[in-house]
Amino acid sequence: MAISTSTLGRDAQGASMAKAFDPARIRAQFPALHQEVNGKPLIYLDSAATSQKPQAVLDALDHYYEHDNANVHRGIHELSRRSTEAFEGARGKVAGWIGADDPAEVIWTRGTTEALNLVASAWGLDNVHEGDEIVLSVLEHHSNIVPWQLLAQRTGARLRYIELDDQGRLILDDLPKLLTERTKIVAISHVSNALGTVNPVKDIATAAHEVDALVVVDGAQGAVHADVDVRELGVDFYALSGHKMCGPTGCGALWGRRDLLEAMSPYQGGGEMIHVVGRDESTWAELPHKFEAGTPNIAGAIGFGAAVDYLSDIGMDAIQAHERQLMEYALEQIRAVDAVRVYGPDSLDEHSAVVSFTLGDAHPHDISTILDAEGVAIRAGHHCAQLVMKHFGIAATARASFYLYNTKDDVDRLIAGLSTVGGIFG
Ligand code: C6P
Repeated sequence: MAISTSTLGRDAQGASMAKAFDPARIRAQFPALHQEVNGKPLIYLDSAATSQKPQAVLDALDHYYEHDNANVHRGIHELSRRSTEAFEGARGKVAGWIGADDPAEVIWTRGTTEALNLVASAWGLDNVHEGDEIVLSVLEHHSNIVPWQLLAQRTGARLRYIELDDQGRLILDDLPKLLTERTKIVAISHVSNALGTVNPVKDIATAAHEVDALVVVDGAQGAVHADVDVRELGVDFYALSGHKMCGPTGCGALWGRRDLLEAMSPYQGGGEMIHVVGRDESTWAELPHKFEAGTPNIAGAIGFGAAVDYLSDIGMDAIQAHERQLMEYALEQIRAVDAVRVYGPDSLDEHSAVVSFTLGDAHPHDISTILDAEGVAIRAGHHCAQLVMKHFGIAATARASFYLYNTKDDVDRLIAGLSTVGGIFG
């Protein structure tokens, strides 16, 4: 993925362990990729929705359920000890993945959506008041819009938006006008799922902090393809989803600055998040448990940790280099198809591993249906980014998204499928 070095930080897990990158070897490690769909070998180009899972992650899940299954932090018995150790070990891996100093700053959530809702509710309801302002962008996924709308409706705060240019990039020249002493939060995506735009989060964070606003980053598509260092980015909260980076569904994380998390009210009440429960009130457990009411997604967290190990072992430098080559080829090939319009930044430095496009008058759902008949899986629709679609005056796009297991042959199969679409609609 072409996230420029200015938006990034360190090598994954310290020194990169990049080996010679062999796409065929990588591909062989993903069982779901080895099947036929509609009589054709599957080409999976929908990783921005959810990635496929390597055998190492599947094995970690099996191992947990076959050997260690027990609730965490509760039982004083061997299985509970093992389960707790693996669960907390995974928290440390995810903390390392995003450059966090302290695993206690990492809260397990169901995914990015829940992480963003957690901040909007637990920080927002205590700190945002009538007349305050929340700055978002038109590029955001609904998960980074709707929680702030709910907060604004509950508090009387006002939402303000960074607009987009004709390549789907943020118009940052407007930032000085948008950021005022009333701005409490700037909530921004690291990478757009709809267009692939990579946002200069570090620059935005610097500007936001000048007016004492907090910076909340939707990292659902950011921590997936590149090394992320939350300290280097200078942000206050970072949300991510394990399932987009080779982990299981239903487990993500929120990283937050310790001082902020400590001052926040709990998000949900229940077991494990308390210190002492009285009849009328209770006191809270230490971080991170204060935000983890109830039995967590133990297997999900362990699988997420295994995904971090898997990607770290390959090396994010190698993965990024592979994805950049693939994107260069894919953009060149797709742009050459008759009647195709590609949405998103022209420069690969600002464009992650997503190609969003329309083809003449063909509805993106029809494009996807025809490609599916050829065994090629893409996503079509508004991609939970209706403001982006509105900006371009369209209802939907077709989206091909790439990951470490994709190859140039996959791009060729996509292009062949698009010529079938062109033949039908041309
Ligand atoms: N985007 C896509 O096909 P969850 O569902 O909580 O794991 O992630 C939500 C989310 C938030 N922000 C961004 C930028 C995202 O891309 C997503 C998920 C998927 O693009 C499903 S809509």
